[in-house]
Amino acid sequence: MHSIAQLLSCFDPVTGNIAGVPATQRRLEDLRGCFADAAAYEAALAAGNPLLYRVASVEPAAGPGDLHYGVGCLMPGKIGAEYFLTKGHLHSWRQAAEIYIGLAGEGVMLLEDESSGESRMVPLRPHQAVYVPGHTAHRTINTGTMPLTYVGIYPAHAGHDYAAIARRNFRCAVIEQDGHPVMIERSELLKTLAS
Ligand code: S6P
Ligand code: ZN
Repeated sequence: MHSIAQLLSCFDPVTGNIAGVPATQRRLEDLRGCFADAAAYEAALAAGNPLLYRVASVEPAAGPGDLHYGVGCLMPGKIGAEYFLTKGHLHSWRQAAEIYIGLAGEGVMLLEDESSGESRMVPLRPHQAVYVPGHTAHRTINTGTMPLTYVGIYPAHAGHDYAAIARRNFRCAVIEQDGHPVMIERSELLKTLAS
């Protein structure tokens, strides 16, 4: 039988910290190429190198039926008009789905079907669960003014494939327009920035 420490984790829904579990930290410098506005990115990097998010992951056994989960905490802010975001990834085992549950703050998930490129912006808030199907690139975006915390639960075999996103980024971006989050084609945003 598992020990109680293996069965139970205690997390803080506001900070996203899990007692006794180290968190991976991602700073602005780790997200080079993710934001459309390169000039705003370089200016923000020169002004500091803020922490964008932390993820504490509980990844015990890795058998075929096992589950892993992580608690993320994504800071509020923007680079140009684009809200702070996670790197985003596909699962290495493409069939692997995931469930996100909002804990605190206000954000969205950007979902992109790998084969069609079809994109959806789905709200991520406390008391809401977002189902991320397999074969779907997913990125978390903080559209609010306080840290966004959430739990993500995924098959132990899911794995992270960051390479595809690093090569081509997501097709769409989520920007603030008149005080609201709006999903637009990244190519359109780049045209606007160039004009
Ligand atoms: C893992 C799950 C999350 C993310 C976390 C950070 O499958 O989707 O725990 O790892 O939201 O995002 P990223 O894109 O940097 O891994
Ligand atoms: Zn995932």
